[in-house]
Amino acid sequence: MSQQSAPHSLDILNPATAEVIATVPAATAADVDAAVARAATAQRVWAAAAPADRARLLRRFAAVVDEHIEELALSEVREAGHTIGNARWEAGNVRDLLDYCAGGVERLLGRQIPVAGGIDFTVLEPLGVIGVIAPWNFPMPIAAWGAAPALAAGNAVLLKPAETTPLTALRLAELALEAGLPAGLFQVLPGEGPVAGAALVDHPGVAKIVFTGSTRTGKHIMTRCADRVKRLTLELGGKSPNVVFADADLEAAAAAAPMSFLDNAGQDCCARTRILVERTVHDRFLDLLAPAVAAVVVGDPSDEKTQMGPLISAVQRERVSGFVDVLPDGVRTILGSAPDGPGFWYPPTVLAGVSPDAPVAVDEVFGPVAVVLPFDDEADAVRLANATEYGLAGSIWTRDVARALRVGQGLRAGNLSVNSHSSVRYATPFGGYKQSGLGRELGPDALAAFTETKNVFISTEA
Ligand code: TXE
Repeated sequence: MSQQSAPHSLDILNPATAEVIATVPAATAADVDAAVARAATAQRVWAAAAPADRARLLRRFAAVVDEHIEELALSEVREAGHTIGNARWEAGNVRDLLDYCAGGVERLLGRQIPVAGGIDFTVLEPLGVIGVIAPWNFPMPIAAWGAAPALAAGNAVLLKPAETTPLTALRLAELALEAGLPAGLFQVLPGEGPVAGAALVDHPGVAKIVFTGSTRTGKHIMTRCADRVKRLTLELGGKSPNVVFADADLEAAAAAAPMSFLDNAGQDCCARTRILVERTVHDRFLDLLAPAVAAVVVGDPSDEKTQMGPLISAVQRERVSGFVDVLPDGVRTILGSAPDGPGFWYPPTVLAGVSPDAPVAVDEVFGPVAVVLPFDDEADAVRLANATEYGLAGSIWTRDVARALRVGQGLRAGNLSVNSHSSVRYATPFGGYKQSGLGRELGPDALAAFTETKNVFISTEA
């Protein structure tokens, strides 16, 4: 699917106003080829440097990011429509992850293994050049989740941001140079998926692809990587359950539920978009949920009070309304408000009385839309929670710790939270079961995912 195309450019829109805020040249397959050659040269020097020096440079990169938190956050607000509060957290997440990975450089240890007749040990070697293909929903942190541990483990990184959101990524590459990282080691290649992205996937000089995006594109990339048995991490979609038992603090569960699927206008792979409520408290929960949804402040993302901004694009808004517009009469709909006028707005939407196997109840909508479904008991809750092809995240609300653990054991998902909707911390592993992904990012094993293990045996026999 890799193809050469005439050089052209990408128009970057502010999703809150639909205005063009920048125009960026799109990389061709030839650009990718040249970038791989530069990256390979830089990687050999980087891998040979003293670990303490690599760690120091990554810490300096973190410090430079820290000096630019506000600028990076404002850029994320303008190109991705994120609320300013979220965007500051995201820039801080990049800084913290760089620091965390810098701490891992000198702790990336092999093992000495007892064997007969000699000494046996393992060495963790960098893979080489890593291709990171990032989506538009969290352009800055997701770029760093691939790049920071890969660099720390001694690799070079070529980052292809999404077509709609290359600006913060380009700025991060400039800040890396300012911090003193060698030229060519971390390059950003804005461009189209089927052109620049495909060229990275197909390039023999790229040792591993880290992809975050749709399950559909992830599957396509997986088949392309199979040709070369190229290493691959996939972080794909989600349709995560928020399971609320009758014994939970219902007020707290209803107060927390809106932002668990409205954060980032629902364009979050961990969004808790399937609210499963024990039947005996289903109606009461809906009555508590409705005012909480109506109270969410939707509007100008640069306003400090705003909780939800626009969708990324007109295309995404069409995708979202495509799920909702086809629903039959009789579905109870709770709506929040959204601004009129330019920009890609969609109101907070909660649907009750939907069939549990309707597309809106099982497919990833990636917009501010949740369904509420009743369940009868623990076994029913687990069955319903697992009844999608995804398995990224999930929440359990109950006052009974044993029940939380039992239900948690039954859920086929990589990131669970109890009486909380928290999913992402740079120090804990993140990734999906089933068709939500392959491999894990972040956490204590993040650097090892960018290495190859070499086992060495030395005979001690005379
Ligand atoms: O994703 P794509 P799209 C889901 C969400 C959304 C849907 C579609 O449900 O509605 O995907 O979004 C690059 N070779 N998620 O179309 O196509 C592309 O340029 C190599 C969930 O934007 O997967 C971009 O950089 N690369 C998700 C990246 O893949 C290719 C986040 C993601 O785009 C390529 C985003 C190709 N052939 C969307 N085709 C999550 N997991 O959080 C595209 N790309």
